[in-house]
Amino acid sequence: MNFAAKALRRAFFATLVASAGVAGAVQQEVVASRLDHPWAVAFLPEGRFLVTERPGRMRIVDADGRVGAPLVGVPTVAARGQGGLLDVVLDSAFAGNRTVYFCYAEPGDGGNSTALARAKLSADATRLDEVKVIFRQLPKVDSSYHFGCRIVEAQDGTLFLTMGERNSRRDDAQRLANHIGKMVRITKDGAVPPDNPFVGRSGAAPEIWSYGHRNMQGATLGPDGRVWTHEHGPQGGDEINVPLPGRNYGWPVITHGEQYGGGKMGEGSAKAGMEQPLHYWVPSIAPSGMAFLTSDRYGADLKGDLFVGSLKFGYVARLELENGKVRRETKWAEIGDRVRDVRQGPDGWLYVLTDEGNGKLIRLKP
Ligand SMILES: [Ca+2]
Repeated sequence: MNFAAKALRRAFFATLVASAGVAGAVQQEVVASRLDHPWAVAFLPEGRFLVTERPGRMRIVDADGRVGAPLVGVPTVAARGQGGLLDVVLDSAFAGNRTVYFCYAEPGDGGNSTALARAKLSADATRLDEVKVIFRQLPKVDSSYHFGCRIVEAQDGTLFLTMGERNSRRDDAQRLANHIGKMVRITKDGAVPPDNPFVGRSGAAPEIWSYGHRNMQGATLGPDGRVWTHEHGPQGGDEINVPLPGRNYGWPVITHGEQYGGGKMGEGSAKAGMEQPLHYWVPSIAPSGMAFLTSDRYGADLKGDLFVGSLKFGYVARLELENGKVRRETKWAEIGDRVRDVRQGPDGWLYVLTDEGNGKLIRLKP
């Protein structure tokens, strides 16, 4: 986007903020820049950051913002379109086991698909050791769209992975024999937890937790202990869900969006046996990244709120919740570039990544 367009958008946003009566702008501290389409950030000990870059590199950013050389050991990724090296998270016991999980577009017979790998970060933090793919989405499809690819470790130590429907295979999101348009739950070794909802059902992939999803690029563990997700709708109809085991989230049969260019999509917005989203956006904001604010850094008013990045409009949305529902949504921080990831650091600050050729890691302060 050129400077004039950015200035226009900033002016537009300033008007919105003024009309909403929001007091005080959010300060942006650029921690690091010149990252190549960064997709995810995880927080290492001693104030360092582990960042993925979509073309297939993982780097460490020092507390002072110095960007390190690419780590050795990242597998080959299908870096085309929306594909590449995507999410990364630390094991909850990282301090003792140096284990990380990451997901990416894995090339293979038939095209590519989302794969989840486990590895150990070497003691000198220069390479990934013992890299092992513990889950891969099947089938692989010749597509450069809709990989999903957010990882969450649940309180019981199982891993959730979100996956898209590859755009060209949307009807497969309603079929249980594949991993297209699904969220799966596996153990840290890639095994199927015996209490998964479709274990023992003939013709169903036992890793599936929930289905009928389009493209989920945000997932986080809520303070309620459940996994919260969001996903892109078609034209309109981006959603927040808290997927329950075995439930059908409707895509492509129901949506609050419409066909690109206009026109009804599927069977409308509701159907028996299909879940309604907890919240939806019309028009779409193209959400990516999400985090609950649990720290006291921003004052009592913001604590407990949910923050979601917008790729399309370049801001961070704040969603205030009440009894598990979204009571109010506001544009909280105007970033100006595509917001790819939103996380709370161990220092209690919120951080974002911008998905640009000169991508930035930014710390947000009130
Ligand atoms: Ca839905």
